Amino acid sequence: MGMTLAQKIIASHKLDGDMTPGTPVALRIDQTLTQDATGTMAYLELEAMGIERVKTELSVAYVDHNTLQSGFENADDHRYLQTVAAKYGVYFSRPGNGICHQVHLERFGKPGKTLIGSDSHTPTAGGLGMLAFGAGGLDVAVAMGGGAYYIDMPKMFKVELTGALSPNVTAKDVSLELLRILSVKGGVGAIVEWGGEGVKTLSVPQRATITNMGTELGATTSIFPSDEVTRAFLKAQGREEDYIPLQSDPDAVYDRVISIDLSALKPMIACPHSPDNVVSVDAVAGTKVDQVCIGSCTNSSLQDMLQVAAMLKGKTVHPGVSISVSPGSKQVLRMLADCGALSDILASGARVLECACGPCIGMGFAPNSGGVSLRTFNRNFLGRSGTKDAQVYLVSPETAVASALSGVITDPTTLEPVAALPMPEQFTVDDSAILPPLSPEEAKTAQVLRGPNIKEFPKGKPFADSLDARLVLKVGDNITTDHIMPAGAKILPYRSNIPFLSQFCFQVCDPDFTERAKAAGDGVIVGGSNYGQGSSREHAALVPMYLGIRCVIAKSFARIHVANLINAGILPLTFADPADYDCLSQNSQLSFRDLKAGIAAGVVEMTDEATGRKIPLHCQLTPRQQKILLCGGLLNYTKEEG
Ligand code: MIC
Ligand code: SF4
Repeated sequence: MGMTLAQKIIASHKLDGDMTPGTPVALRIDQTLTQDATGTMAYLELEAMGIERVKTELSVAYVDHNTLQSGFENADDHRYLQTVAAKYGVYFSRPGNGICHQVHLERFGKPGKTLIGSDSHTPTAGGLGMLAFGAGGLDVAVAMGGGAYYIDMPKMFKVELTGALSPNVTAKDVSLELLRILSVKGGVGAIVEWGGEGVKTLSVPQRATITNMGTELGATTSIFPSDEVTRAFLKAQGREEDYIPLQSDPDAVYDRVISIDLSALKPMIACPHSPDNVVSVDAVAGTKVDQVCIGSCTNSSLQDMLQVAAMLKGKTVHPGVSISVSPGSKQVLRMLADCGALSDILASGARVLECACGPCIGMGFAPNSGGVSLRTFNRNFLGRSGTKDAQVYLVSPETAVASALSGVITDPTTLEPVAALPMPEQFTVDDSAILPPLSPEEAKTAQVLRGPNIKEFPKGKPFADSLDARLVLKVGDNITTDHIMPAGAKILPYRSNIPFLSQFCFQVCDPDFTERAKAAGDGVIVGGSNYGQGSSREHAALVPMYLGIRCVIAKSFARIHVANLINAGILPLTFADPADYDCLSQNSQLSFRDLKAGIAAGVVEMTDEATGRKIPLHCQLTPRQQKILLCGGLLNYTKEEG
């Protein structure tokens, strides 16, 4: 039987396991990336592991999230990251050089290789035919140290593309259409492979928009074949030697095939507050718009920006709309400047921001109260923009510009298409903001500089055989990591300060959570389905661990978050009977007996002390995960295993 593209890369990187869907496989990781908001933790963990130098083919530390520097905290963290990277053999991409996923695509991604990154949108590199996963910082630290990365062998989905996009219909609309079809849970446990004749019509940046947003489906990752389009992109980046052709076998078998006719697609829009709340733009056309933000790792390529510039050229944005444009990288910004397109963007009244995540992670540009904000980003979770009552919609750059010009949500296919400037034969390559690491000799004496914002890593507690704990929070379906551990300008600078962060845990859902959890001692959280969707931030596990949370019981979990819970030593349990969810109420006292035997057997029994009711809970953990949990998390485990 033939293999899918992802199966081929898994087979060539498999260190352990047998590729049966749902069973664990250990993968050799060729490349890693970190960003600053998750990177400080990852490198503290790497240091704690006592490894001298990274063992990957390539590891890169990017600074792109925390660039406001409203106090000393960010600057100190950047200096820590720069010095720790230099010492441990990691390339350092300086603040201003661009968003990690955009820069990695331009300068480092390679077809056929594996990549893990401490950011959930690491699958962006799948646009180049790379098998790339988002992971928690600890998993990235382990991979930097030469350890395997464990995934549950995914099912294989295929999206078969036919036709070609009409003018002003874009790759973003393809992503939104798939989210409409599958929902934010539809990709859980699956790799999404893109194929069919329509693939040839999409450039690498367009493919990367699509693999980027595969994260919002809950997919393990997404990947495109590597073909002549890939070769042309790598050649234009001056690295044609990184090209290899890669595709699935003609007789590869998929668990599910979805067809999308690009020619029939219309501009789509995700309405508040979920990326799968998708309708066609014409269905909400005419809604007044207050703000438009263009950029993020989803839509900040040169191709996107040239299109934006061409549509804005000679026009002025509507006086009622505030508009930001953040190019994805220094390469993009320089090329926009050199060809004059930047001037067209500036002349239109747009505010050009630095090459960073910016408004996407709530670092500035929070909308006005109750404001309608159209964003070319990938997430519109409640409160993420920095304004809790804002109405955030996700759109393509074309829809964003059409709406910024008219002041109301506008279907861009109702406008005359403008001819964008062609893609260059050669990108401007300038890697001067990517600092190579020190030589092993120089590294021996190099100092790692730490600021006072770096606080001690919280220690997980080993499990005893019984546990008595209070149900400190009960929440519903689709809880995101932005609910659990918000980001944004006020909080993000404290990503290496877990005690400080703990004040903000679950603040959008329940402002009293932190105090209640602290008072309870050992605590339990109960959630609905897809608990922990969204980001890879391990802070959404470390902070609850710090606040005494020992178990999270949910109907189902998102992939990266459940791995982070285990790494933090928090026991993830699922209801054997989802109806038991309804019987539990906040503040109940819960008890667990014979925990160790239960964990080994995969079924733990919990008693609700208020009613005496016994509730069976599943815990599907590999033997390695069981050991990690019992000793109170991956760091303790790594130390114990030596
Ligand atoms: C995000 O988009 O939510 C982030 C910020 O990039 C996160 C990582 C983080 O929380 O630092 C992600 O997607 O993993
Ligand atoms: Fe940055 Fe936003 Fe992309 Fe996350 S989704 S990496 S915050 S641009």
